[in-house]
Order: sequence, then structure tokens, then C-alpha cells
Amino acid sequence: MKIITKSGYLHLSADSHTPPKSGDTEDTGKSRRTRREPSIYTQGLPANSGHRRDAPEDVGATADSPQKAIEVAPTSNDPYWTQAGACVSVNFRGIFVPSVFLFFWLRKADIQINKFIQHAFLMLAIPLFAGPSKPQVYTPVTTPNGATLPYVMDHGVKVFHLVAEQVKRELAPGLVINAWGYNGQVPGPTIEAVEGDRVRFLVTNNLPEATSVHWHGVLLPSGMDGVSGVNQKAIEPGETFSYEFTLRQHGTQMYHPHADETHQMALGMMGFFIIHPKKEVKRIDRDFAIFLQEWDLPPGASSPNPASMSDFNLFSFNARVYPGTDPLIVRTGQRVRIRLANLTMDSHPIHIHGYHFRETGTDGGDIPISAQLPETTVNVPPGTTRTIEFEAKVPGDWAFHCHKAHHAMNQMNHAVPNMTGVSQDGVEDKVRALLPGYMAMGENGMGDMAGMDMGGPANVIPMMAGEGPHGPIGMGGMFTVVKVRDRLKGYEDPGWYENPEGTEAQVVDLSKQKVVPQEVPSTKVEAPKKKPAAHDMSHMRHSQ
Ligand SMILES: [Cu+2]
Repeated sequence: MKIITKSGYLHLSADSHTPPKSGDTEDTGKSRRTRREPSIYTQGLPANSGHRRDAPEDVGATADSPQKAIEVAPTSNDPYWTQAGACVSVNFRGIFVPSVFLFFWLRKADIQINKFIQHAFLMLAIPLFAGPSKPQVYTPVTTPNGATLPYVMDHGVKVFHLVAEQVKRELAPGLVINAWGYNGQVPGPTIEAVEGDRVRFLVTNNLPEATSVHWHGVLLPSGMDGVSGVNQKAIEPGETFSYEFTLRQHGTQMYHPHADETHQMALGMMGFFIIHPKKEVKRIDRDFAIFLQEWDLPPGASSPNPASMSDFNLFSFNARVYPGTDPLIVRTGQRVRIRLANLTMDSHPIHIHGYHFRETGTDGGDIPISAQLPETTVNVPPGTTRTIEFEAKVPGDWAFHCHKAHHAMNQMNHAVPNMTGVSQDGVEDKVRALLPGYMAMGENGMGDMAGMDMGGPANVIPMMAGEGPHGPIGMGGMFTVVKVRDRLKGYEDPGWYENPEGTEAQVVDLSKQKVVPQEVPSTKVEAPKKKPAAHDMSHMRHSQ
């Protein structure tokens, strides 16, 4: 028997045999309960499918509904579910409302009926009223250019399967690297669960060397902490280990290996572990998760050098570099959360245009409101997560990037000589006689390099690339665009923002402008000229 209410909330029954795919079934011994399993949980997300859980079919009419969150059935740790045991566990809306209606209808109809039946209806209704608490509600996380790890229920435990393996990852069109990750993904798929959940992670090692998984920032028993050698034996190639614990916190955590870390993490093994609170205090409409990564990939190579300590030349959001990064699509007025995680060798100050935000959490938990500074840039140090929130009040295309200038660039610009201001007149032809295809560059900055195909080795992309509505975009690496629109059909890329009339900077005729000439004292100075030598010293050499 199934009871489906107006809200579509489907419940339990004594004889339900819902297959595990569409719901989780618990054998309590005396009764079997099936709770509605939100469709979101059962999506098997194929690796690299690009499918996101908040695709339009999941979020419904996004243009109309301010929030379409996901109903989550009470977890096995919910006191009601654990104590109810064999009790009838139904949603009160399914029985209470019709019971009361029937009770009063019977009275109104003045039908001779045994008072016992009348009272039976009431007695049935009262305990049901105090029945299951409201289902937990949260907005599922969007992992741009990534995916979420699905799970199945096993006797009240959420079971996830992580497969550590080698992965070919496209950082941007034309640039593919040999990385290490999980389930075909780099970074690994995002894990989502709810505070109070009992979770089990089956970790299969398909790598050529031993690994382990550490659950960064998660409060758990020592033996589940994942430091190979300290807390457990390493997971040898071909083995599967099981980790199981109860989530006693909420927040933005991570998972990563604690075995040959420099190698495994430098090649991309990391992922988000997001634990939603039992009840979200503030409404959140769009919840994004972005892992910050850096790679040392010599031009033409495909395998990042894991031995690097500082020579990184590619900086990525979720293992994609601009123009390969997904934009963050938001509707005007929505409350936005962005979770940032960093397991690189550097800190990354991540900056947003157009908005001020509050830093609301770290991997250590929520930040009290009184301590949430207004910011436009949040520094994410290595080994931490930072969560920011803001209300997207103003439509437009707003840049979102690392503020270390070289981190918003791609390869090939980091080891060039400083040619700024150096005249290269006539040099190009002379050098080309020796090096065909040589290009003199840098005299007036490197802006001309935007989008330029250097004709270099294979598997290299321009250091700045992407074509915007107003010309080439001089950015790469850790760069994307937050696209805020008044109207959205779904969360697909809506294209570029069209600036309303009179709100776009443009060229003017300076002679027709009212300006005060040189009001600010000039700091111009003449560069010192080399004095002629008092006497010719050219014959002198440094003595050795
Ligand atoms: Cu950076």
C-alpha cells in the first residue's frame, strides 16, 4: 500500500516492495517501511557526463519558484525513526487530514455510528499529528564542470562507492592531462549528506600504488581518519576498504588521500564532502562548490609534474582553466553560496566583481554572524575550505577569479624575459633568420597574446583566451563569470549580458569633454641618463 498526498510525499506501508533504486527499504523485523527517496539521490551520474543535479528538470520552473529544494526523508538517526520501530510510520498529512475530515463529516451527517469508531478516528489522528518531523530540506550543491556522487541505502546507511583511478582530464579544449582522481572525475565527485546520517564509503583502489582516504575536517573515530600507517593499513591496488561513521556536524569538508600525498594530490585526488545541516537557517537558492588546483605542465607535456613545489603554470577551478570553466548561473534576487577548497601549495585570494559577500564558514564550521566581515576577496589558504554567501541583486556578467595575477593566466607566460618597454624594432627579422616563426613580443605588454595561437607544441592553449561580446578576454586559469539574469529558463548558459542603454562604458571625443587639465601634480621624472665615462674604461675587464 502506498499513500500519495497532494504534495507527492510518498510513504510507507506494511507491504511495500519498492525496489532500492526508487526508495530505501528498512527491515525493522515487524514491519517494513519505505520512504520516498527523492529522485535526486538515485541519479546514477555517469562519469564526465556533464550532467548536473540542478539541471532544469530537477529544479522545476526556476524562473517562477524562488527555491525548489529537495525534500529529504528523515534519516535513520532521526529519533522518530529509530524509536518508532514497528510503529506505523506515515506522514500525518496523508492520514490526519482525511481522518479529521471524515470525523466531522460523520458527525455532520448525523449518521448513527458507534461512538467508538468516532473516537477511533480521533485517536488515530492524534499520534499521527505528532508523527514524523518535517522532512529535511536542502538545496543540492552544484559542482561546476563536475558531478555529485550517488548513493544507495543499506538498512539506514547511505553507501557511497569511491573508485581511485587514473583519469584523463580536459582542462580546456585543446589541453588534456593525465591526472589521478575518483570515479572518472577530477576533482572527485562531490559527496553530499546530512548531519546525523550514518554513511559508509567503499573505496576501491585501481591505482598502480597504495592509497587511503582521509575525511578532512570530519569528526569521526580515529580508525576512520584515513592516514595510512597511523589509522589503518594502506589500501593496496585492487583492494576495497570500507569506512563507516555517523556525521555529527555540518559544513564544507574535503576528502583526499593520506598515502604518497605529494604525488596523489598533485595529480588531482581530492573532492568535496559537504554535510548539510538538519535545517538550513538561511534560505540558499544556488550552492556552488569549486576546488582550487594548480599544475606544473611544461608546454607540450600531458603529465603534470608532481614533484613541483612552486613552478606551477596552470591554475584551475574544478580542474578546468578559462575558457574551459563553466559560468555560475544565477537568477536576480537569489541567495548564492560558493564553497571554495584548496589543497595546493599556494593560497588563492578569490575575488568577485559586482558584489560584496560575507564569509560564512570554514572547514572548522560556521562563522558567527558577528564575525562575518564584508569582503570582495576571500583568501583560501592551503588545507582549508572557505564558504561565502551573497544576494545576487544586480544582473550582469561578473568576473570571479583568483586575484594572484598569474593564477588567472594559462601556460607560457611565466618564464619569458621582461621585454616591457624594450624596443624590438628590426629584431624579429634578424632572429627569424635563425629561428623561423620567431615573434617579438612584450614591448607594450602581453595583451596582444590574448587568444593568439602561438603555433607551439601540441597540448598547449593560449595563456589568455576566450572571446567575449566586446572582444578577446585577456584571462585564463582560475577565472569564470557569475552570470546573473532577471529571467532564466533553466541553469544553462544564457549567453552574454546585454548592457541596458546608457550603462556601458564607451569611447568618447576627449576634446568635447569637460575636464580639468593636470589638476593632480605630475610625478613624471626623467630617467637618469648614463653619464659619458670620464675616460675610456672599455679595455678594463673584471679580474677573476
Ligand atoms: Cu590563485
